[in-house]
Amino acid sequence: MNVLNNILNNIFNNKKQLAVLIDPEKIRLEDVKGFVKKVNQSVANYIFVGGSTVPVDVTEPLVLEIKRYTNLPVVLFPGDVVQITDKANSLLFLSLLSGRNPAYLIGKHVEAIPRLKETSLEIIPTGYLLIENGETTMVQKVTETEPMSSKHIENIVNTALAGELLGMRLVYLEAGSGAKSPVSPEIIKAVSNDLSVPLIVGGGIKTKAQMQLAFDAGANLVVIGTALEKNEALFNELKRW
Ligand code: 1GP
Repeated sequence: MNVLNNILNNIFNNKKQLAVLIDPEKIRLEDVKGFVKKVNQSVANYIFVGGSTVPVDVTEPLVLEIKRYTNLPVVLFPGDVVQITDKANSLLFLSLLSGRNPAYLIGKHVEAIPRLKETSLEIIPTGYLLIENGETTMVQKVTETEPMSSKHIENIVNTALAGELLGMRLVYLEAGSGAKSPVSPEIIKAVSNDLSVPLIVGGGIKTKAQMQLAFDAGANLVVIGTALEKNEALFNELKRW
């Protein structure tokens, strides 16, 4: 299964795409079966796995457990090298383009190579842009970077395009996990107008209406994590588009 091709095919066929994010720190192994069952019954196309502060040796058992209950592709969305496991299908090889911390632009990537050399994971170079949402996010703390000002939209667009020209195959606009408000439709629209590679949007999306706003603005794939951990009703709403 090739996740990038799948994303591109769905875009070609005008299909919206949803990823449910599972943060290894926020789920117990015994709860995976029930949670994944709900994901299976929803419109979700992918399961993303990752978080900002995941301890060593937690991600692999979680991925194995998820895979027992679903055929959906499991895509690693790692906050750190220790979250890499070849038990997943694919890996978003994230470069934090919004920040200026070399560790998250290239350093962790070099560190990851010995592990990646031994895997058959599909590796998808992804430009990752953290956009300010009025409060400090975990990504910001862990990576010691500043988010991009949501007022300087041109700068956000230029950063996304720089990522594309550097060869990144996806761009991810991130408001931060559990953000009070998601990335604004205005920003999504500006980026998607100029970008040729698929656009992922996540962080703080709590309702179907907010998800729809992101799609209407040009998101190709929306990621929802926190809201689905907390709100059973949202799963019911997501049984159909
Ligand atoms: C976080 O974009 C993802 O990195 C999803 O965010 O948990 O707020 O849905 P939420």
